[in-house]
Amino acid sequence: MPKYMVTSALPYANGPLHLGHLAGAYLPADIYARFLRMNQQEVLFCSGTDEHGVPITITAEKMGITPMQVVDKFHSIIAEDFRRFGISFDNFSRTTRPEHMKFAQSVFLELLEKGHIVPRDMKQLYCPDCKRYLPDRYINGTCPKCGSEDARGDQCESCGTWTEPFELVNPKCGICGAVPETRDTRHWFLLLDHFQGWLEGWLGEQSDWKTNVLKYCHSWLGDGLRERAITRDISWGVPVPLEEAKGKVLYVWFEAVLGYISSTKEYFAKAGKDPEEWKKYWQSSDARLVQFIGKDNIVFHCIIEPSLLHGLGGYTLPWNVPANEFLNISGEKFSTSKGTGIGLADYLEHFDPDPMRYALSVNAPESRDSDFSWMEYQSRNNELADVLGNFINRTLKFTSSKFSGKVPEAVNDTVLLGKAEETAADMAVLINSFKFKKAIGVAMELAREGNRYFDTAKPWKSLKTNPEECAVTVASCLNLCASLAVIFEPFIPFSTEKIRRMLGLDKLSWSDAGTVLLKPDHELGNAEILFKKLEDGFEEVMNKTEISVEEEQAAPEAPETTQVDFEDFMKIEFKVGRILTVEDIKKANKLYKIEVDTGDRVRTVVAGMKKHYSKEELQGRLVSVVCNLKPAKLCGVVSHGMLMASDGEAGVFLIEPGADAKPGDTIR
Ligand code: B3M
Ligand code: ZN
Repeated sequence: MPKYMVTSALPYANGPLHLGHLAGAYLPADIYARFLRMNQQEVLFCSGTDEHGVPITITAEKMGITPMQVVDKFHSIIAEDFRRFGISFDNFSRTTRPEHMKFAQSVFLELLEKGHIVPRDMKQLYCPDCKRYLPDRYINGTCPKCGSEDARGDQCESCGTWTEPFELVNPKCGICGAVPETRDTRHWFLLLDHFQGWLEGWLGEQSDWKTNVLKYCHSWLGDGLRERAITRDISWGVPVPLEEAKGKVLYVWFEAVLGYISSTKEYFAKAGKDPEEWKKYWQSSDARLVQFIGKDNIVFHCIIEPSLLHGLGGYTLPWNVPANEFLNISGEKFSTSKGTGIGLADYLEHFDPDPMRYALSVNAPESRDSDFSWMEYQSRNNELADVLGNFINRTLKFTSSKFSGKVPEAVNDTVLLGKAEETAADMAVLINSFKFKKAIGVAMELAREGNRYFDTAKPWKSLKTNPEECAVTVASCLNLCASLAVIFEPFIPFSTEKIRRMLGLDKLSWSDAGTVLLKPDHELGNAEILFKKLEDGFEEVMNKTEISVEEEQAAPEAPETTQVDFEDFMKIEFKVGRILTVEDIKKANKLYKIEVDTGDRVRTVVAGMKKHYSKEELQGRLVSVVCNLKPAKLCGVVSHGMLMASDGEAGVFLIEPGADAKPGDTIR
């Protein structure tokens, strides 16, 4: 039997994660791992936080704390969010663990010895103002491949290309914006060209991989692989284990991909098992390494990591890399720093994990980018309640009131249970080929079938006219409930645990679907609420916390007030406006939809003024407006600005320009 090593990309420990992360690499991996476990496969699911790299240093500098404090803080936050979302890692490690650092150093030395790594004297970009070398994210510029202005010194945010600082068009210091100068330095290079031929052959055999992944790899190979610097002139990272490389560290991606192996090693060490057992997964021909990532990480997992492992020799290579596309929100990339993200913790503050797990599975960005919206979430949540929740609920209620909470004596309907068995088999094929989105659709179809069955059989009638038939209906529906608890488990594990408790069942296996799990006289457990329906405007509770994600990112633990450059301050477009109309927003009890004339145009602004001003009081008033805030959707209305107001013990008061000011006047 093969052993499955399931991994999820190691998230950077430099900020809380959002729904985009969850949908990309963590939820699908968890669904897959849970499914394998239910099939009695030997599976290990490992990940951890990526705690080195320039993003972490930058965050530390912004927050005024050490990089170690940054990663300590965010490792715990991220691990806790995953736990609460039910991401069932067997181990969630950290790349700052000394064991990982030592392992990465040993890999570097081995590849050096084998001639796959060589030193080169080279030029490096250096910022004369900041007095530091500018690797990776310390440098911004235009992408040489796609032309996006969002490229960094190591990767283009837009097209995912691995860039070198020198290749960027118009490079600028990422900290101060100065034009960098070049300096001589020495770095160690991974000779990727050594692996070109081998990779072409190996990737050529992976015809069952997702087409988006293969396309990406072939375009890389088509461009020809070149040697890449894998050391950096910075202080935060795994030190290069050579006397002559003092002060240099390994490039974060070189060591991060090795983090999967060190996480596995940590698992065995912690579990008190034979520490050499990690080899059963990582140095074995019957191990299947399945790596879940977002599309921006494809090159590192399909080109770099296999090259390192092949260069070392004897290591398990990826069996599949089912990379996902991105989950967007209102057509834009999720980004907590830009305030367009929905943080995992913020979501969990108000809602249960399962409805989101379900919504993200149905709407998974498997083959193209998908878009998250609260409206879609609401309809998925309500679908859970109306279809699955309703079937379980009506079946159990009926059993409890008419059969005193016990399974009636009857022969089960084999047609109905046959459908459950078929559904489980169809889903297995889909899940085994990483089509989770289709699989969950098939599962919900079976729950719909349950409701149809109940409606057609009308047990409330047959109870009087044909009690034997009624018993068959109830027993069959109860066993269908049990089957649903099986097939939904990888997707919504908290809810299926409740269903099992209500049915009085223990852990179930995939092969239990379609079988008679509940025998006559079996006593059911107590009823529990499975899903709550959501009314329109429910997402209003999130508005407050969306801001808190921003605050968490921007200024956590910084005791003094942040200082803003005059230049930055001048970027804000403050104008005098006059309120034209004020309307209520359906289901929003704090917000008004306000039309404001700001000279150049009439803009719609959503403002939390309902508790402080009546509509009449606002109508015609002069107000101070921030005009160039990024548009944001609040309770279904897109807001194009913000009204300035003071907020204190005495209340909230709009900041009013002098009576002679005109709409469109600038405020400074
Ligand atoms: N930390 C990048 C990311 O979060 C990176 C993944 C590492 S996987 C070895 O996109
Ligand atoms: Zn600089």
